[in-house]
Amino acid sequence: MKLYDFALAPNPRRVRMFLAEKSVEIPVVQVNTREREQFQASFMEKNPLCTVPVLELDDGTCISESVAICRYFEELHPEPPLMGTDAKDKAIVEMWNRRCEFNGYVPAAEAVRNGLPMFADRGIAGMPGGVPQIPALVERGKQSLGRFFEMLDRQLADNAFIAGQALTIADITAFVTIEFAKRIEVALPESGTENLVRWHGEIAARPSAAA
Ligand SMILES: N[C@@H](CCC(=O)N[C@@H](CS)C(=O)NCC(=O)O)C(=O)O
Repeated sequence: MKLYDFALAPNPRRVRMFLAEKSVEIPVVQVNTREREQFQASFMEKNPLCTVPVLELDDGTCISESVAICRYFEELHPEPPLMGTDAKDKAIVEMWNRRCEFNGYVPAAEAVRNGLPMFADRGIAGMPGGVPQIPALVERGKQSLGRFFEMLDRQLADNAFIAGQALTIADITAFVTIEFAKRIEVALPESGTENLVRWHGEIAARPSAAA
């Protein structure tokens, strides 16, 4: 099995952090998306959406989508559980992970892709070109991120981690999103998010944060 990764990209980082928390090591192949390697025909066969990460199994099966890859490893290596423990807990973890993706990661990605010169004419991930940037999405993304930070801060007032009292995939998605948002100069607010700042410091200090 091998993981098609790109060290500078946020979605593969989610998978790397997940694997690090489970102490699982697998071979990694770098696909440099800045050099457009995701558009090579051999990679497109593995993932027609031309995005990383992709997990290739020994039988040739290719799994893309970060959460799907994490799900595979959760089933293979259940300890420590990072996607919930029973029916209720699993649903709560999924709820928070989806909130972190749709209300945090997606607006951050829209702001990054529509704001940074390196994505000029490549406003959508995995599309080789001809997708003009929409500058208005930068401000809208930043607005959504403000609301996202407030939501997380409220949740973390009574919880050690985002989905409760244990680290889960939702913490990984939120942490990677916050780090990614720095690329468009969005930082955690200086006041009013003390719980989020506390949590962020704790996640940043975990060895997996270096993955
Ligand atoms: N929903 C996918 C998103 C994957 C994605 O957008 N990957 C980005 C890197 S973070 C990519 O490969 N971009 C290719 C490009 O910029 O063309 C997932 O969760 O894995």
